[in-house]
Amino acid sequence: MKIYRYPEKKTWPDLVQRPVFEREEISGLITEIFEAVGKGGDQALIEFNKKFDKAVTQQITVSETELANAENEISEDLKKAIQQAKENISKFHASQIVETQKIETIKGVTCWRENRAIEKVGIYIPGGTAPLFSTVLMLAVPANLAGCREIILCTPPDSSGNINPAILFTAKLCGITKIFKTGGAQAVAAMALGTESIPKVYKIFGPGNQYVVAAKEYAQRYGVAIDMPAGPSEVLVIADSKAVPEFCAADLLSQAEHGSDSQVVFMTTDFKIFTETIEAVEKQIKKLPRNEMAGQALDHSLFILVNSIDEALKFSNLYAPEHLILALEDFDEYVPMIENAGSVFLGNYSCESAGDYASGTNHTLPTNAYAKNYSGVSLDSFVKKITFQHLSKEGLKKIGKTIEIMAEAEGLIAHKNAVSIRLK
Ligand code: HSO
Ligand code: ZN
Repeated sequence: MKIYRYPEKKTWPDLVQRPVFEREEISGLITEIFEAVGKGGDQALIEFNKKFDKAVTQQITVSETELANAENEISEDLKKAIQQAKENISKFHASQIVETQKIETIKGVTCWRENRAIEKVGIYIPGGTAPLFSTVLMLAVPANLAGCREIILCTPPDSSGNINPAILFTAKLCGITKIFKTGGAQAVAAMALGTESIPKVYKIFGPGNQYVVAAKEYAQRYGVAIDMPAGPSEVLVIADSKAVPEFCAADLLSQAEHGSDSQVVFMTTDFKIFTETIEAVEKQIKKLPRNEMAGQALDHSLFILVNSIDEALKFSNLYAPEHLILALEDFDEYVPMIENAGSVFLGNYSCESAGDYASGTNHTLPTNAYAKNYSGVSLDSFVKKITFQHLSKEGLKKIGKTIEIMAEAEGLIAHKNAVSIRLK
């Protein structure tokens, strides 16, 4: 833990820097993987499964039997939980559908915007230490609501060649039937380029390790869009004297357990809350199965005593956290001050886990200070917005002169003519 007491403002720009981790130089490898997938298609993916995931897979497509069996491999409780989460996520994302508004900017000139779904989207779900079936909900639910025609999912197989049943169950529940056993950069390459089995998509969504992140960046060369630039998970908690140290500690650890590179920041004005939260973190971490990872994350995390809640919010705006928790009695008062954050949790009972799984908001959020210029995934992430206009003859008469004068001033006489010829 890095502890700071009343740090001066001039030190903030350093404090908000995310820790820099040594990354391997992987761009050469990414290029090779794209080339191999481009040439070898499915067979290349089967070989990568053997090489990187130690998995023998005869075919990369998940069969209908595998999909049907998944249901029997998870508990009824888990199924119900996933269904309830899906309902809430659906409700919240459906509320983002807005009615088209036609605006008459001047009599006879009408402009409007319509949504059209991105036809083909690809979802990547990492394997590894935590099977993120919740991310399937966060991406497939809005994709369906938006009306995407083809939604495919890639996820790496385990060493026996199988996919986690909760991922399969959730995918099926969301109507995804094209699921492929491929992970890492090769999965991203397959979705960007297409193979015999995997359709080429127009946009790729989902989290992943440094190889997946690099591959998503690389995929953009092929005209594929991505959800957002990614980085390790993070949370910033601001607490007042009425906050509950045990709650704050649990929230901090819930982010820390994501990975050793996660970052958590705790800020308070109250010295008692400050020390008790640190104690609670030290106590709670001992009981966590992922305590090693969480401990490493805590090593580079910040615990900061501040003079006022106002000051904490100013720091938070500079840091631009993925998740911001206001463990404040009068949180309403501070909401207008929030400028940069991915998703905000208000009061002592709004734990980040609620948003991670089941309250309804999306958990695919901007990290690494990208909350300054990116939004989290929403229905909008799955559509393009097309503008339309209709001008009547009267309408064109009304703005014709304006267009002609501007076109002439830009030296674009053909533009001017397009108006003049109609009004002659
Ligand atoms: N907190 C993660 C999302 C997640 N949490 C998935 C649990 N499962 C996003 O930062
Ligand atoms: Zn989480």
